Amino acid sequence: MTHLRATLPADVIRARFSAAMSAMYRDEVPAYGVLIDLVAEVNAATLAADPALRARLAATDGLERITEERHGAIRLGTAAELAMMARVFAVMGMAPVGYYDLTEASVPVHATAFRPVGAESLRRNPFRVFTSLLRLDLIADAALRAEAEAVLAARQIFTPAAVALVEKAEREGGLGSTDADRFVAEVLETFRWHDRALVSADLYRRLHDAHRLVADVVSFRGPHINHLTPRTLDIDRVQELMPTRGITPKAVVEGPPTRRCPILLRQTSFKALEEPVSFRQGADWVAGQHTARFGEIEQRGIALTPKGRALYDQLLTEARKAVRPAPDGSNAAAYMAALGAAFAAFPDDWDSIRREGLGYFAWSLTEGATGGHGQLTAEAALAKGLIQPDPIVYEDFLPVSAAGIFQSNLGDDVQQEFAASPNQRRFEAELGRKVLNEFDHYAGIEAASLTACLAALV
Ligand code: OOG
Ligand code: NI
Repeated sequence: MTHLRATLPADVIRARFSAAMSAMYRDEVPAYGVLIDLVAEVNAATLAADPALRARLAATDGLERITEERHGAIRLGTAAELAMMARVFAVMGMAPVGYYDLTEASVPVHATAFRPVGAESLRRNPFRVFTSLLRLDLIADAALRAEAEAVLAARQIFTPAAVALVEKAEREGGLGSTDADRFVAEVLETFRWHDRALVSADLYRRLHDAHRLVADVVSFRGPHINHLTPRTLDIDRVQELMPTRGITPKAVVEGPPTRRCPILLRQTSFKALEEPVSFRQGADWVAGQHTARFGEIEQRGIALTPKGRALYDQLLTEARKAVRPAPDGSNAAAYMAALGAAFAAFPDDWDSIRREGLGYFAWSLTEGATGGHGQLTAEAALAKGLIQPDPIVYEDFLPVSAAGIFQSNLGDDVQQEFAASPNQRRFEAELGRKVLNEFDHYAGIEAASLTACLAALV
């Protein structure tokens, strides 16, 4: 069975894919290239100023890959597209984790994140894709809904070769190197930008009036990648420097404030660009504009337990009640101050975070710890200095808390309202499988690490 031996690890295919996507997006969106260069500079300066951080990251993360993309996002139109996309991502070792109901943020989609799941896979290449599915059922106008459905039903977002290679990978348990390169090239076509719309200017305007996101999903041949997001070691610094490079950041950094012990996820982005497109007009084309694509950066902290997450949500709501950040940035300083004040109530040392059950930790034996202690509890083993807890990094998303990312890239004018309607079961039916619950997943990592340590100490 030579083809089995020649099969490439899914992690390698994902790494090739994310590199190809990065090159394509820099080429398509030059401002994104400017952002990546800025992030690389700030990361280098941060490492130069902090030798301990540098040593730790060199040991765990690979310094040359610090600035690589951590995620991207696409928006799909139909259940069939979502189900096929899940099969494409599976070839790259990416599984659906988490359910996100964006209708809570007045955006008519629901979503999951396709990502690598094991620690080793994340370390080899962490790239993930936040994948939304349009909720056409939330369009009130039945005639418009039918028109949108017809446009979506007629498009084919995957190339025939991409579909054939997915089938081959499923049949043979993976792809060889040459097939993997073809697969990456073919799948990239799905994520490419198309400036010629599928629809007329009139239909585009009506879709856009229903919701900007509806126009973005329905009007084009494919689900163009709408942003990529590298990792920064100092998000506040990049936010501050963006204007000096001619890119306009959104008003404030989303998520928790700057802290000694980072929690969850902080993100900011530059505003989506107005790009020239053309609409169908009989056999001709007319010029128009569309706003969708942007660049984002992220900085990650510890994964929070449901209790920690509830506290986070409560404090964020408090801060936003005190000062609602204006899209033009005019009260950004006041908002950051309110955020800092609210989060004074969130413990900011690892020991308190752990003892109060707010975050997830992976346990390991301390140097020199061996067996012979009999059955110990975690607290006893910790008190004897035999085991140590390390924060588990949050690998998922906060798009509802960070609805600012969505909103600032839909335009800063009116918020278009939709009724909230959680629908995870329906999403999973459309996807063709269940999504992994992220809290269960982190709790599982914590429990397994503790069990292994305590067993080794007996
Ligand atoms: C996805 C937004 C979600 C994030 O970082 O929270 C996301 C979208 O705009 O389609 O990427
Ligand atoms: Ni994002």
